Amino acid sequence: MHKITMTREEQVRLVKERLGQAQKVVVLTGAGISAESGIPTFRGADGIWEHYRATDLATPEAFERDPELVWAFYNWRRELISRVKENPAHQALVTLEKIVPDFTLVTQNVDGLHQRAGSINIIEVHGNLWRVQCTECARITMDMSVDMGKRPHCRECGGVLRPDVVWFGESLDGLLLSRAEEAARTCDTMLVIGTSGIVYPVAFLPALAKDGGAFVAEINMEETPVSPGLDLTILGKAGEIMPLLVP
Ligand code: BJW
Ligand code: ZN
Repeated sequence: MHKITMTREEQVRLVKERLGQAQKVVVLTGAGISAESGIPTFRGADGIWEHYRATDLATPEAFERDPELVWAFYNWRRELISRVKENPAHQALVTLEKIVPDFTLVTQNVDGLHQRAGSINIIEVHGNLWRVQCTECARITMDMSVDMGKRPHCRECGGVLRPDVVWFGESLDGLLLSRAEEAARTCDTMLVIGTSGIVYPVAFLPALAKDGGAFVAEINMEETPVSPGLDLTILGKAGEIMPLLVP
């Protein structure tokens, strides 16, 4: 559309207008929405993967090789996340959910900040760091401990516990993914906030929404691989832009 010629103010006005008329909205979020809360993103300057290799921390092979290292990584994040607060971008989505007739928030984040802010209809496609799963009996439990210890074990069967998150090479929960895909395919408006758009299958969701005829706007500090296929990208911090879109 008017992608190249629009000023930031015009972009904001257009997205606000679209959200005001929208019947069915899907918001897709990534690590960038929690950055202003003080949680490091994965990629980019000072991102987690600048300092550590994803293959050492976020794969099933890494966990098998060195569960203590992987648990140290998740304990560090538990402690950090327990100390931070949701930011104006999380809060704007809570308001948006109250205004829009049909609202779905698809998040790749495992930090639980959308829930803490008060969002309700959330699909956590990459799991949640406050849940643990037993590698023996498969039981999933919530555990809000800030420090799970070096090698936590299942209370029921003594099996090794792992974070209930989706690592590289693992399949996403099929039911959650199909709900997210269906929501993307059938929405009239989508916002894509703070994701690098390179991790699949979630990175397909904006294209599904476009194919279904939706208006899709991105809010990010920089252009991403998904930007060219979308209606517009508002360059800026989610915590500053989102309150302008949702009064
Ligand atoms: C701001 C901001 C501010 C900063 N305001 N913005 C098809 C094609 C190619 C590859 C594959 C494919 N299908 C599957 C794959 C393989 C793989 C994959 O995608 N690899 C790519 C990297 C190439 N996918 C998988 O393995 C997935 N499984 C799967 O598909 O199973 C089937 C299968 C298996 C095997 C083979 C083939 C198929 C699983 C992916 C699981 C991802 N897991 C992680 C860890 C979760 C647990 C944890 O958190 O500990 O999920 S990795 C990490 O990346 C995390 C995130 O959810 C995910 C996405 O990152 P996100 O959120 O986009 O963050 P960043 O850091 O990348 O970006 C931040 C953005 O914010 C940047 O753009 C900034 O500019 C911006 N930003 N501050 C606004 N203030
Ligand atoms: Zn067990």
